[in-house]
Amino acid sequence: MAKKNNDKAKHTIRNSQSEIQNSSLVAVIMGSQSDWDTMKHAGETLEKFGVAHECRVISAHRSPSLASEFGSTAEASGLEVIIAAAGGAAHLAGVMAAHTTLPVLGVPMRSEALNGLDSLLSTVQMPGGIPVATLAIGKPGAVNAALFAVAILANSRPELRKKLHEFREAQEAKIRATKL
Ligand code: RP5
Repeated sequence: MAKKNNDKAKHTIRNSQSEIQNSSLVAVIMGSQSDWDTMKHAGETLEKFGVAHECRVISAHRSPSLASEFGSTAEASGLEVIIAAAGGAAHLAGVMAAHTTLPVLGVPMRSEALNGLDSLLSTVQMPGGIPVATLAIGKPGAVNAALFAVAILANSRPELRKKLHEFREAQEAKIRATKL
């Protein structure tokens, strides 16, 4: 029972008064389980802000019908932002954007062959009309995609806006306090 309650809490945006959302607002999807070591940082960041989210593997190439189904039903399922990570011929974010008008944030994975430059270019070079907002390669991109998702959600959720301000203040305070 305790575990069940904990799981529910993990997928709920909370403020001091009440729980205001039960279903996932953000999907963190990635082309392979091998991307999780990097993308867990997106999940952890969303967790810190108490944003309801779900993480799963969906491959644009290895599971094309799942990718198409997920993108087409994302809006109706209550999601507001999709974070899509992939490496190499990284088409997942683009395929998501082709199927939905929700904001899609692409995170290029560092690849073995070309160090992520291939992932970056495949994610960022979308044709006009189908936007993907592309973040940095690897962990900084994963963290920033989550922060960007929080910023999007914060436009209509003052408690999240407040948490973002607090996050920036804490970040600056840490720099100011650094002694070398
Ligand atoms: C992409 O190919 C994935 O997003 C991953 O970054 C890369 C390698 O995948 P695996 O061969 O490790 O499954 O589709």
